[in-house]
Amino acid sequence: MRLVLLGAPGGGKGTQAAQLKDELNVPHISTGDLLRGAVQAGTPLGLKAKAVMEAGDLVSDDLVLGILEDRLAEDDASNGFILDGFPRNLVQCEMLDGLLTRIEQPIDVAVNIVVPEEVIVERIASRAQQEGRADDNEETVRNRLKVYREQTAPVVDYYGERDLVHTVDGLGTIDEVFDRIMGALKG
Ligand code: B4P
Repeated sequence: MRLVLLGAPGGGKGTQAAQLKDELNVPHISTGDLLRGAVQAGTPLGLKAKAVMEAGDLVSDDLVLGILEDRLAEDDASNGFILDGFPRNLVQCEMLDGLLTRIEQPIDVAVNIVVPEEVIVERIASRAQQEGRADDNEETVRNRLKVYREQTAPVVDYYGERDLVHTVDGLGTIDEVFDRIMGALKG
């Protein structure tokens, strides 16, 4: 299965993908994780991405597409994948369509996890305490949510127009949300 997970930052995409990958037996490909890995390794891409991510802005489309293309070329992605954090704007939607058409792996389904902003701010504050991620401070979270509203929310309509989107309530326990997603995928 080729699945795109949509939803605001902190809405539970990464959390759900970690369980979905075992259930669906496909890799979880998070552009946020790939970028954080590049930052940590100090690669040229990581050096470019670091300040942008710390401000909560989007890294340039070409850079992100490049790391995604490399990741999708790995063997484990040949039978499907869960995309988390990509596409993040309409340009990335078009880029992804082009790439997936080229490698003959079109998206099967998109799941949009919906969580109110005040809950997101609480969740990210709690992750900040546990993990200390550089972009989890309150000011950056507000900007990430603004970027989401302005640039990423239209991605839901992009897949909606193709009739590929299931909308899932992201409130409740992690297992409850997981069960809702599996119910939507099976239904
Ligand atoms: P991401 O890594 O994608 O960060 P995120 O949107 O915050 O989602 P994440 O998956 O980490 O969190 P989750 O919702 O699971 O992006 C970081 C940055 O990278 C971006 O700001 C941007 O700069 C850059 N970037 C990434 N992709 C890009 C792209 N395509 N183009 C350009 N730039 C890009 O979880 C959040 C918290 O909620 C966790 O602590 C979790 O434990 C908790 N939680 C989850 N589900 C819960 C539940 N049901 N109940 C209670 N808590 C829950």
